[in-house]
Amino acid sequence: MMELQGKKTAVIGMGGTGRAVTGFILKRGGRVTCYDRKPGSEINGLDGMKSAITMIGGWDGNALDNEELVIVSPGVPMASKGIQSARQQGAEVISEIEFASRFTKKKIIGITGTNGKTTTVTLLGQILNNAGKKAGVGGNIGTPFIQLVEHDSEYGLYLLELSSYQLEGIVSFRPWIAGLLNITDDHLDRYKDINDYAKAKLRIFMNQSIDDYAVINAEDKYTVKGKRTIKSRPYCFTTSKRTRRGAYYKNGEILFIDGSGYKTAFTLNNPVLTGMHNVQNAMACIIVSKLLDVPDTVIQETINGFKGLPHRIQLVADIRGIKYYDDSKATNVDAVVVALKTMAAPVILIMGGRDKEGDYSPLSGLIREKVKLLIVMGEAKERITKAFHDLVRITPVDSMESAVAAAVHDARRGDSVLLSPACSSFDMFLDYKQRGDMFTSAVTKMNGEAPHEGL
Ligand code: UMA
Repeated sequence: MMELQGKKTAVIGMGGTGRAVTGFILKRGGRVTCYDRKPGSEINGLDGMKSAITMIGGWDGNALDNEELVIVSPGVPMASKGIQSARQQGAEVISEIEFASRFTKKKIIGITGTNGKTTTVTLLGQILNNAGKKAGVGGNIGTPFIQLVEHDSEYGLYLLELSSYQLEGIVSFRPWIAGLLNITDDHLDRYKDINDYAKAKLRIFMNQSIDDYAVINAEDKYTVKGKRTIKSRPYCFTTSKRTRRGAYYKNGEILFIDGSGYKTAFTLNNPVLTGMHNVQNAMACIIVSKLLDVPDTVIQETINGFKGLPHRIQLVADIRGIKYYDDSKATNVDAVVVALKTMAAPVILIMGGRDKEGDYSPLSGLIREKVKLLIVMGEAKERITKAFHDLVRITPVDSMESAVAAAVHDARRGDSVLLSPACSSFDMFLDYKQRGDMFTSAVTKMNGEAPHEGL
């Protein structure tokens, strides 16, 4: 356990993570200075802590005040000048995941990847908890790890969704089972290139030893490239070939194969888990569950009963033969590829938001094949238009209401309207949840108020 009493500690970023870290340190007698680019008056949720902390609002990313320990929120770039110079002056700079891991001895399962990690962690959490494992489920999925650790005795183990941002700041964090689902273009606004981003993801394995397990996608280029450096025992999953240890897909069944060659078959008939990407997510869940000795019936029944996730290819309305899907959580190009693959044509696609400087071209084939109208919004409007203007009709809009109005105007019976932005939401919305909710409420409102003859 780490000693906090009297230690001069900085918490950078006062969102959900920073607030939880601050509360934890104060309870243990630490001294905290909190930094945020927002003015102090705009930072909420500090009630009860205000008098005990020093709040530096309007922080410009520069100098910190001689700190010994710096805990950085995931959304704040580690490369920030002030953080780097604090490190040079001898401060220990870590992420909240690293910090929290120092206060528990429970086993940790960490799942990362560009896409599918929230679905995988949610399904796996349900399987483990149905098997009575008392899994504390958190990390990038929503509840900061430190908030779970605060109630350590309630949990049997931890299951964490980990983003590349969180993994950048680990030092000794060592998951007993680490899963890497896939690596495709994302967050290229924060990383130099995809290799740099892949490096951050692969850090999930860096402190593992032969006593630990790595659950990896045998078909993912960057994962396979990084596999050589992994010291733990690999369990691979693959949809196209066989593996000696892990899971593979054959004749509609998922086969788990243990180290001695013994096989167990599982089926995947749940309609919310369609598509090859969900086969991969389910395979990762099955491998981890088997490593934890979860009974096969619990695994199968939980898969059968899984209800899916909000804002992830979620059917939110089916109005007079037109299906409306909220896929607001698709914040990168690959997630939109996955969504479009599951859609029947014709599709009216709404894209755009804060651009992540990724390459949109992997979408070209699917757009040509399935999309009859592309509606673009947000900061990425021009780049998306440039990428697809010769493939599809494009309508630019300035708000979610006008996006939905344009979609409703063009939609005919049998069409699907899909909000799948390929971008983050922060240019126009609080987060992807608010963006998805605004889509759904606009769909409801628009259809209620002005049904047109096509509906
Ligand atoms: N801030 C600064 N300077 C900066 C950037 C941010 O001061 O340069 C401040 C903001 O003003 C704000 C605070 O930092 O007050 C926000 O911190 P944060 O962005 O780390 O947000 P949290 O509320 O702590 O949420 C974070 C994750 N957010 C990000 O990684 C951007 C949440 O993941 C996560 O659920 C939460 O921690 C729990 O631990 C969200 C996310 O978008 C879902 N993740 C990305 C993704 O999935 O693609 C990585």
